[in-house]
Amino acid sequence: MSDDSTQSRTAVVTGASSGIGAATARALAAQGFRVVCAARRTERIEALAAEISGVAVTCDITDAGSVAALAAAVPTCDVLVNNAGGAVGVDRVDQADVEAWRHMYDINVLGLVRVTKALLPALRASGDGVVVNVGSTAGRWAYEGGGGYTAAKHAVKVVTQTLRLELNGEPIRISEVAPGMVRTDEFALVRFGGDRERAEAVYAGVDQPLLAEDVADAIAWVATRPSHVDIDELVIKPRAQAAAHKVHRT
Ligand code: 8X3
Repeated sequence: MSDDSTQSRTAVVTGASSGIGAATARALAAQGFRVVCAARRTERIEALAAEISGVAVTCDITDAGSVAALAAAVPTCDVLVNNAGGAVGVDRVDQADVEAWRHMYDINVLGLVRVTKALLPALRASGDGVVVNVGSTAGRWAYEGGGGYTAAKHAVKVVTQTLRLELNGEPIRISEVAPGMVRTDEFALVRFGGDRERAEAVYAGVDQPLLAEDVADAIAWVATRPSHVDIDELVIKPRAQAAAHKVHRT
């Protein structure tokens, strides 16, 4: 191992197998971090880890044992990016698929809590820890059909704020990066159960939705401010999007 690698700081990114997570792993590696790529899909994170000279740890954040194994594999941690999450469905509240809502709460909120709890000792021990939670404009705005996802992302915002209060005085910063419309390979496709046409319609006529790399750039910026600078929250949207219901389309 070279001196550089022994001295480099460690970042853990959940949901690193695609989209914002994979782009964030690349962005942090470019900043000199040793990146631990965590996700369920082993093949994908192994390929990514090989590309960025990082480490792949297969992890399902909905499973306490799997999260404990991640923590055991990561004795030191300077930056944690809680990125894993997502939306399922667009059902109205009066038609709510309660199991889908439960799943969204589990992956977006409880998963973040599990991983944060498990890695807090290592973040504390680093003497200068940063936690970046990937929220959403869905944690700022309500929209029809979004209830299960917007409720979960509002919870991400509030858990982030709560943790910041609780850790005040400790050498750990807690941030939220909240993207609006980001065109990734999987977000809309997963939301619409693999229906490519409905997924494509989300971005129809929108001049340049954000890319995963745009959000990764913001996350890497938040994670690399000087120790005394805490970025509470950063909302990032494409120019074409002024609000949930106000998206310019041509
Ligand atoms: C994604 C933003 O508008 O699809 O986190 O809910 S939105």
